[in-house]
Amino acid sequence: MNTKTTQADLESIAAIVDSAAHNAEAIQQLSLQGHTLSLAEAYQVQRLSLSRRIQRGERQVGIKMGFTSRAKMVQMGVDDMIWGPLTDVMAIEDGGEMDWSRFIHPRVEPEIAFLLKRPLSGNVSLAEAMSAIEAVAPALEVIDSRYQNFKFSLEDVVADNCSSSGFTVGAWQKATVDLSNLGMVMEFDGNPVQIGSSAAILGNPYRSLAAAARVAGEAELELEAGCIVLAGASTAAEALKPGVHVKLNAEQLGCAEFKVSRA
Ligand code: OOG
Ligand code: MG
Repeated sequence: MNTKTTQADLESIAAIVDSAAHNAEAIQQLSLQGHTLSLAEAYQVQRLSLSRRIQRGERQVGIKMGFTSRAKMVQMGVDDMIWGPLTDVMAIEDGGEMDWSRFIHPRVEPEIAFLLKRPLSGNVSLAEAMSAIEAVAPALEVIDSRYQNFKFSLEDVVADNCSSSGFTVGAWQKATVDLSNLGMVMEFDGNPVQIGSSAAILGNPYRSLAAAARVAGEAELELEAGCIVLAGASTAAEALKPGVHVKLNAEQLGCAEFKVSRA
């Protein structure tokens, strides 16, 4: 079907994905529910569902980049980079507890976070992106697709705010660390479950920050000073279980960790 998608359609689709996220209830993929969105429309749905979160009192604190590594693209069967907003409600304190009841089928992935000291938007060189960084930190991202069986098309996942649902940022470090090839080991209860290198993130995570500036510019947005940018996972994501203790050890950067509550 190629009937035109109206603004009202986009708003009702945003209500569907937002309620699924808010109530932690899995839904059928939009593409299987008869909603065939273009990528641009999927980003409009994402923005409308962010507005619903903001109306509930959530505050945007940053953005996350997704599918910036081959490992993630292969795991999820997609072949393009995506991005979506992070809000304060998604933050899990470093060393704190993740409330299992707020999630459907959460997975966790090892990441790197940037904190900006200057705004960034549009086409910027790697050097410009790097000079806008206040600090870097090891980070864990919790993703929780609202779609049954964690299955989606690129448009589906973009409309679902790129599966964003939680993130933990470890202690901030000086922005002078060379991030091009740092070992990253993610452990469950002390046992390594994913091992990779920061090089897996677009060859160098700074490229992901430059890409974040570019996509923000395309969306006529600015990454503001104080904003957090997650560069994307360096390995495949790992399914979480109640009670598990998750820890990322990132070479030179240190650790980020949280404990999942009991079911
Ligand atoms: C989409 C989110 C991808 C990453 O770091 O690559 C992502 C998903 O896999 O559900 O956050
Ligand atoms: Mg991620």
